[in-house]
Amino acid sequence: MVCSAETAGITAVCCDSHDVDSGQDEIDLSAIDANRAPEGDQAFVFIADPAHYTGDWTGVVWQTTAANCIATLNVSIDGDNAAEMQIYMSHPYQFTAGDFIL
Ligand SMILES: [Ca+2]
Ligand SMILES: [Ca+2]
Repeated sequence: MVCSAETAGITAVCCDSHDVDSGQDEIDLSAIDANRAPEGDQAFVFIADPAHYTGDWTGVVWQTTAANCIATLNVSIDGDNAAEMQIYMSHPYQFTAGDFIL
């Protein structure tokens, strides 16, 4: 499905984008320590279903999607579900764990 003026912002149906090539382009977060408490460099975890996630948000990466399908990546490095870092995408995209170097 391709985003159009008819679908953007009107329906909850989101669209594919080839802006990021799944399996080709990766977002590299590996240089960021996901958890400051333990020694060393902990890796992030991508949560595909943040609405139903009830665990600790330390070191969690998740996507939120606006009504116009534009994706935002959220990164938390502490226990609450507020993002300490956000990456705004310019186009619709559905991230999967394979899009990252965590
Ligand atoms: Ca650490
Ligand atoms: Ca947080």
